[in-house]
Amino acid sequence: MTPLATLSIHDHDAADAAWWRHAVIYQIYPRSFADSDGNGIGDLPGARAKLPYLKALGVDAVWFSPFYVSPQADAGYDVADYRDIDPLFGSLADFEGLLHDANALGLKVIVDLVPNHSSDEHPWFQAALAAGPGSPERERYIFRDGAGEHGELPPNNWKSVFGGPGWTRVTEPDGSAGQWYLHIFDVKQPDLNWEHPQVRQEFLDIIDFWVSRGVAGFRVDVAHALVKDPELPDWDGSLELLGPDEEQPTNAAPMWDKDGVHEIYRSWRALLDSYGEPDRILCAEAWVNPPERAALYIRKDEFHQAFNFDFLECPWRARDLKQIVAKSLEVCDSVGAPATWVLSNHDVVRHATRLALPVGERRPNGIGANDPQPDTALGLRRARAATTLMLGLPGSAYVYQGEELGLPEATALPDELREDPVYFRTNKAELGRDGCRVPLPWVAGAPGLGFGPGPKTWLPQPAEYAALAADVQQGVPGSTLELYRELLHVRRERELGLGSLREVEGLGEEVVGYVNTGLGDRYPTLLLLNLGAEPVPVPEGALVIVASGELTEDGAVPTDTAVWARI
Ligand code: TEU
Repeated sequence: MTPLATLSIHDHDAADAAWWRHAVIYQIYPRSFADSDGNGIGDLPGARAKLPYLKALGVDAVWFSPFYVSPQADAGYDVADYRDIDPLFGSLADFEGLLHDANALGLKVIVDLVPNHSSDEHPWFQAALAAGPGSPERERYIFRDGAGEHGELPPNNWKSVFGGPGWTRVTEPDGSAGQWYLHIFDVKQPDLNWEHPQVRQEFLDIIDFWVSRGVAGFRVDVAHALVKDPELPDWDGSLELLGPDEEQPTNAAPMWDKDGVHEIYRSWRALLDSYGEPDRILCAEAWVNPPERAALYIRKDEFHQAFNFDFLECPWRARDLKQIVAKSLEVCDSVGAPATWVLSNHDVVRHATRLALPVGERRPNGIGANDPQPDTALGLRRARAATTLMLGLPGSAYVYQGEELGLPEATALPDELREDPVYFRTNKAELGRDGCRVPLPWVAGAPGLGFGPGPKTWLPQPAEYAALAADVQQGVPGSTLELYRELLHVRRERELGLGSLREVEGLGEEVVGYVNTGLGDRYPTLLLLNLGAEPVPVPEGALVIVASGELTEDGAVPTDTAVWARI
């Protein structure tokens, strides 16, 4: 074929093919994945039974959102015991059984680490309450006297990410109105004081505990939040500071992305490296802007990976996609780290729905029955194309449970069933994240769509989930499940996760095109994504091997469709 005009945007170092540089990691949100006991809440034995499904899907590893002992005030991101499993999900023995089966299938298991805050029911916080002001027990959290004549006002004006004040006043052991403690998230998630040596040591011990049980790494919750400006100055800016449209860098805020966090992660990396081969990894959840700041987390002696949220937030426009893909690879390459692509997780509107929202507008935190309902067919078409792009890019990628079924967001949940603290703390102004956390449909004809042995599901499944159940899609050419399986299979075969990337030039304003060389140029693969109205012909001589949707009669790529072609 005529050679394509290309511009190199990423050169892979063929010498380094460590597993995490190209792994596809599947996120399990335990309460909504699979239920073994019929109580309507997913659990570890349920997940264990589905491991063969994940193996057949073709992922390399699984990341579990928290399953630790927790009052579940934030669905487990409020941990009361970091070294045990909540009975809701099973036991340590269940986890060990799951890990055994996963490893036997060649699947690695990553667990969630929540270091910014504990539950208020954690023994340390209970001890802090009981011990009173000025005690060493209070030092492990961020307690302050209140402002105002009688300490009746919070120490500063920080708000909670979930809405409402970021401080709560406690009642002292003698019954008097007392000090205030900081909680960047829910009132039941007091922030730990990372200046305290015991806090630092405790998390090293927790990491060691789970590595000793055989986990392959940790996804680290709000990794950019641990260190606060010691002056705790007032802050009137936005707490979210997400996305390229924000005027300020994230670290303008006194609670985000302080330089002091990096020392903590260097100590964690040193510990993990001390175990030797195979690599155990750290993946940062750091909502940090601009991307150069995010790259600091993945320097050689810190995290292995950091979620690329700029890609997740990218508007469905060719120029934005091209710009963000190139920029992401550039900043990751500047520190020798892999890009870590992601389109959905348990905190954001599912991409099969999000991509049907008006392009360029800020993503809502949840969609409700009274909101305009996004076009499901359009969303799915774009989601399949977006995933085809994502899995064709070099680096690692995360897949959120249910996206392989093309699940849309649940956009009509009854408000009285919502559980996300965001909904309550914003006085129902924000619906929150329940809509992306609905139990998975496994069997179309079964009660509860086969989520568990009975009909119970902790949130109701939308009617359209029946047609998307795994058993309906299994083995059906063209289904979203089969598309994911094919993408993952071909990605592995053609070593796309380890390739170099060249942008194809001259395709026009509305087309995204790359050549992924595969490892050492062995498997040059053309990726084409058409966001324009007119179908785009595949270059002569290129042979389409995977397509996110049907091609036109003469083999061209229609709108909102992506293909991989052998060249
Ligand atoms: O999320 C961090 C975070 O700041 C956002 O994802 C935020 O929760 C969301 O945009 C609010 O609407 C992590 C976890 O992924 C999330 O589930 C937890 O709730 C949060 O930390 C607190 O642990």
